[in-house]
Amino acid sequence: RVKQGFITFDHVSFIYPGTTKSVLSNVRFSVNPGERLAVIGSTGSGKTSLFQLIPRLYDATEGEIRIDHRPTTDYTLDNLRRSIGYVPQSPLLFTGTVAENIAWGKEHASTKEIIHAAKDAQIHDAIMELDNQYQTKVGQKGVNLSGGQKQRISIARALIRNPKILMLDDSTSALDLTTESKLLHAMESYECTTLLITQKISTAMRADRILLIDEGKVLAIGTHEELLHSSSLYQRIVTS
Ligand code: DUT
Ligand code: MG
Repeated sequence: RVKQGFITFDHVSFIYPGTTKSVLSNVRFSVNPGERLAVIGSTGSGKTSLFQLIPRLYDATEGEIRIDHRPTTDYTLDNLRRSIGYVPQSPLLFTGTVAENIAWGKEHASTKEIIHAAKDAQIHDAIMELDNQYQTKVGQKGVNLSGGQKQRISIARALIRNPKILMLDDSTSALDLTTESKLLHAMESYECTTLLITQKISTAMRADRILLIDEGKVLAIGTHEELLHSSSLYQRIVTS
């Protein structure tokens, strides 16, 4: 099958509704189908905002975002969001079982698919240690899970839908290096275009390319080697 998930940001600027500050300015870059792009930049630089524009949680103030050469505004919201697995920075679980939370958004998910996604998301073992395993109630009225466990349930929820585009907003920050490594390896079998925001250079280096943003502007995009040569800010981040 032809790989899908080509993403283009075409001169995108963004101001949150009701505010005046430009959060993203003239952002342009493309991500190839099946490519893994790491997004790095200091806190408040606009990484999450950039992510939110892709499934149209907000609309760009100026410019256009295209997926597979079609403006995102041409898709129905339902179709657009169905093709994107978005793991937010602070994922929410709803009141229900672990299994229901993983299957959310995918109709008729089988137990086998749920377990498969949980294993890939490196959360299966932790689920098996809960009192009622996959039937354990979570969310506001359920057991307390750690931030990292919620993130991984949210990753499983994204993976089970076999998305064209997978987006992880700092989703591996709570993981130890070995678990993170296993997760990134498992994700490779999904053949989706992957965008991952990360604070860790070691994680960013595992991507095909790195996008460096600063104060809402794209400072550089390229491989680790390319950025080392082209961006003084990147050099500073790497050596700090
Ligand atoms: N901002 C708003 N309204 C919002 C969210 C963010 O005005 O609802 C501002 C705060 C900041 C800028 O947008 O000045 C970019 O925020 P964003 O959350 O995109 O930054 P980040 O790069 O994701 O920061 P962090 O690494 O802390 O997650
Ligand atoms: Mg953020």
